[in-house]
Amino acid sequence: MPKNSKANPPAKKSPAAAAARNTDSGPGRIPPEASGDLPARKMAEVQSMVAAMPHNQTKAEEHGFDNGINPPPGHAVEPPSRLVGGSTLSEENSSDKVGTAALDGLNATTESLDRVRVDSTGRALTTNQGVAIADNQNSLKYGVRGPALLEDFVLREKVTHFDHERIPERIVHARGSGAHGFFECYQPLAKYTKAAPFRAAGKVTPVFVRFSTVQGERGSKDTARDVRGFAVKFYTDEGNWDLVGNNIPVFFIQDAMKFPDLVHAVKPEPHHQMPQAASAHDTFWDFVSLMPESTHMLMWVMSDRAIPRSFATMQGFGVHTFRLVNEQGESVFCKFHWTPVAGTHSLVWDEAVKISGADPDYHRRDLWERIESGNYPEYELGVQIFTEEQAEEFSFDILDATKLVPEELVPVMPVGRMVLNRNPDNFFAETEQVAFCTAQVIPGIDFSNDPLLAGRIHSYVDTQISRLGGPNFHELPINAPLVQVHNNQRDGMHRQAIHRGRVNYEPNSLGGGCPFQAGAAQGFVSVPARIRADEEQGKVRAKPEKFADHYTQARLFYESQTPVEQCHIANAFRFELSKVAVPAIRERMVASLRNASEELAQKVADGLGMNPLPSPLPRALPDPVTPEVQKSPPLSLLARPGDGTIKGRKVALLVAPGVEAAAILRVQAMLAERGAVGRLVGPRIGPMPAANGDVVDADASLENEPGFLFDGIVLPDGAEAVAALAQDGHTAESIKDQFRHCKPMLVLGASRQLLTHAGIPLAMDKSLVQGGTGLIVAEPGQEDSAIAAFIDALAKHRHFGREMDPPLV
Ligand code: HDE
Repeated sequence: MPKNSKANPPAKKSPAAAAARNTDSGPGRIPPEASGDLPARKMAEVQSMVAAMPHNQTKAEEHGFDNGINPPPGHAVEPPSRLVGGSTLSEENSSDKVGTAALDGLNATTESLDRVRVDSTGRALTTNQGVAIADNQNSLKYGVRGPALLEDFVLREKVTHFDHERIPERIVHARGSGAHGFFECYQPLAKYTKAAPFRAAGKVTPVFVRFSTVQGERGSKDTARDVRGFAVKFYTDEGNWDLVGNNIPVFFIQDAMKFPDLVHAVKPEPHHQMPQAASAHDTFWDFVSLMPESTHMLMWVMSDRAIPRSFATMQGFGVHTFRLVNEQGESVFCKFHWTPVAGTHSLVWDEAVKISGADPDYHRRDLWERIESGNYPEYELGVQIFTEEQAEEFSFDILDATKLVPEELVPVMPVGRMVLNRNPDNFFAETEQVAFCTAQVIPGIDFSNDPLLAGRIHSYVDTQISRLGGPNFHELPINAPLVQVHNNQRDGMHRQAIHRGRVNYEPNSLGGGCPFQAGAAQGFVSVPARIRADEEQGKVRAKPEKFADHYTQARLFYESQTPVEQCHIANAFRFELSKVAVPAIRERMVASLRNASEELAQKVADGLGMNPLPSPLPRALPDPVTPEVQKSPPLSLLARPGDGTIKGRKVALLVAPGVEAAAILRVQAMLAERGAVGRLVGPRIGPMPAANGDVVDADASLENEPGFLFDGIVLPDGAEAVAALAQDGHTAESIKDQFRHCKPMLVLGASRQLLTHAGIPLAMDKSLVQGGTGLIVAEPGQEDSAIAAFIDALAKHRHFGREMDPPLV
């Protein structure tokens, strides 16, 4: 039923009323209005509003440099009434579908996600047109055994929609996991930036974060050796700001021109499409060994940074140098750092390989479970702030994304924290459709001249247009900002907004000048001083001189690692290069490593049986620069052990019939109290009798949850249980993996013999009891102190003191 049909009454007998009913021409002068006649009133009001804007008042200010950096706000006039802004006089005729008119200045596509949430509880199935479906089991046929009919719109709609469920995956970073959360500012940063999230202490800005791997396809494993994307969308009250970073602060290349080459080289090789989600193959190493500027990044990706334990335990970096801009238009350079409160923890390679088979969703699951259980991942945002003058003094170029600014030169200043506290409702609608764009900055944040960043500013919008099917991806609920969007962009595929009025251009007077340009006071103005190119040089395709230093920071990174980490880096190069089939590529890479570290090159060469060492690669910069620092301890993963808690960790508590359940259940309770999860893992799942006659219920089995999926293991007491566990080959495997991966182990009572059974010599067990190396063998009657020691050991995460290469077991 129409709710109102009075708005546009039939024509009245007056010249104004007659003139106002034409849409193709009008009178020379507006005749006096016939009272109460809406078309006539609208005609008169439009005339008066347009007449109030006799010329374009800000036209003169479009010229000149000073106006360019300080543009005025546009000129707008107050409309005489709402009537003039409408598309149609019939807008008062409402129905349940059309409603009436948007409220003043409203764009409802920007409201919270509640506007598009769907809950089907208690509802019947319908088609997409809302028609209730009587039978969802059978297609429509001519007779029960007869042919299916084309008229079956229910079947055809269902199958057709299904046929188109997928969208193109991201060309890089296809595999990702997302979460909602918030950013909270510690202190106002007004001295440096007017950016909305940093306006006041305690100010909260909603965020959506997507973590990703780079190389693999959408369904590939989480634990590949790879860079992780760390992309944050801030829904600020001045528009969306996307900080699209990685978990490594530097990058492989210096210029966007090389990105397609890099990605082609690292992706599966084009002839046979192998290997999936791995850089250990010829084309990658062929490319990087010819690109010495990648050496620094190679150090990072061969380090344990590239196999994080969890998204919650890795750092994030903005990578490029950005600018912060304050109210006065003054700007400084800035590097962004995310530091996890839980510390930086990684897997070891053997473990990462095993996990990729047993649980390819390892990181996705971990993120999901942490949030579901209230152990919200938290990161501190820090900034390194420096001036252009400081930057000029550095031995490296701050526009070079293969370089970092050592913390010893510019300390990291904490400015806020980010907490991820809500899982998405729907993976596709949120995590898949989220569109990060480096071009999305807000007043107070600006770009530097980094040529890699420049390429990204173009690429992300471009990629979303094909990935998300057109130019209106910003209207998808997950991408829409929380603030109002008003401009004259119109149409395009999948447009949602229905714009009221006939004005879709600027300047205009028919819309009273609206929407008008915001001007410098409110709007985004690019910082004019951007390390201006030397005018005399003119247009050029070249790199600044300091970009030719390819090895100083690679050496800095390597030298800053602990011996264990250095060993892991050497092992990673050894593994990856051993997968390269062309020896000349291996040799070239080792030749390049010699420029970064002779020691590392030698270790890698030894591991590959390469003798003699190839000559070092010729350097692009003949005279090496003198770096400001030789070592930077914060570059070590072990520099950030975290807050000492065990929240979100997972421990396997082995059980079998006849287990001494009391101690195991005590460990489980103590873990739970501290936010960790202790799972009872048996030879099979389900209830089993304990030694004291109680029943314990295993919720995982040695088969379905292999030991390497856990952060620690507890071996139980109880002769019968130990005998049963010893008979299951999975037990020894789990114990070996825990041992090899240097994770904490608690051995209770009779289960000592499981250690021996797993090939861990008792002598080693004894030597390690006191060694603080995470293998805790409880002496009889001292279970409580052993459990406490185990929990301490768990907080330390890994105990590399017992690592051996090659591994003992
Ligand atoms: Fe990206 N990158 N990238 N990238 N990147 C994409 O955008 C690109 C670079 C990063 O979770 C694509 O939506 C170019 C550096 C992340 O959705 C694409 C260049 C850094 C994500 C693209 C770079 C990144 C992407 C693919 C060199 C770290 C995932 C699909 C000039 C600072 C965002 C898409 C998400 C995704 C282009 C280099 C991080 C093709 C051209 C350096 C975290 O537009």
